[in-house]
Amino acid sequence: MIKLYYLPGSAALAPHGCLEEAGADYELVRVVRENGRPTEPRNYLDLQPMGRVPALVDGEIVTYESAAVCMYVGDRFPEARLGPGTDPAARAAWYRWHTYLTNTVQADFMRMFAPERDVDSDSAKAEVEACAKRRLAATRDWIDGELAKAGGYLVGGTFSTADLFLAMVTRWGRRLDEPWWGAPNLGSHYRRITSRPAIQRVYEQEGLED
Ligand SMILES: N[C@@H](CCC(=O)N[C@@H](CS)C(=O)NCC(=O)O)C(=O)O
Repeated sequence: MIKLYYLPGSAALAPHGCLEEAGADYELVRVVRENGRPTEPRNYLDLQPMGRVPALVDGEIVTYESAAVCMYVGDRFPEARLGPGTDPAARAAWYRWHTYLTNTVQADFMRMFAPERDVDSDSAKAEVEACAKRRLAATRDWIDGELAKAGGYLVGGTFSTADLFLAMVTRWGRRLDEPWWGAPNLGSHYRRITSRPAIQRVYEQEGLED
């Protein structure tokens, strides 16, 4: 059985949504962290060497990085049609969105949530946080426009794992002065994704309310 290692509302949320949408047989394992280190399961660093969530174990295969896990699940369960199929243009868009959302957008959220990882002094932390917020405000507007052009779903006009990743970062964006879900297209996208029965189950399993 597949195992997904997670913490509620974390970067494991989109992979969790992918597994539930796929109808996969999987077990959720909550990671326990103390003083910034995972303590349970005890071998967690063997699965995810940075000690972060998510990690996914599928038989002999161990993988991590939330965007990679989403694409892995999309390819692993082709019958669930969570990926782009074989069309090269759709695959290109699928790779592009996952990569952009993780290496640019998610990275800015991490700077906003934990500026102390980048700099030491309080004034530098405030500056890193403010810069990240400024970039995320511009990113919000740009993605909102892209969603309108794309017809409401990121890849090929239909639901895919990329939409689950976007909904995850939209939720993180509730902490900004102008919440991401306040933008018209991002808001309707978030509601469309989170009203899916599989995603409602995911929110219930993780104990999330918004
Ligand atoms: N790029 C990684 C980031 C994972 C990550 O930073 N996860 C956070 C939760 S959202 C975490 O485990 N934080 C604990 C820590 O960094 O010590 C991914 O997307 O999987």
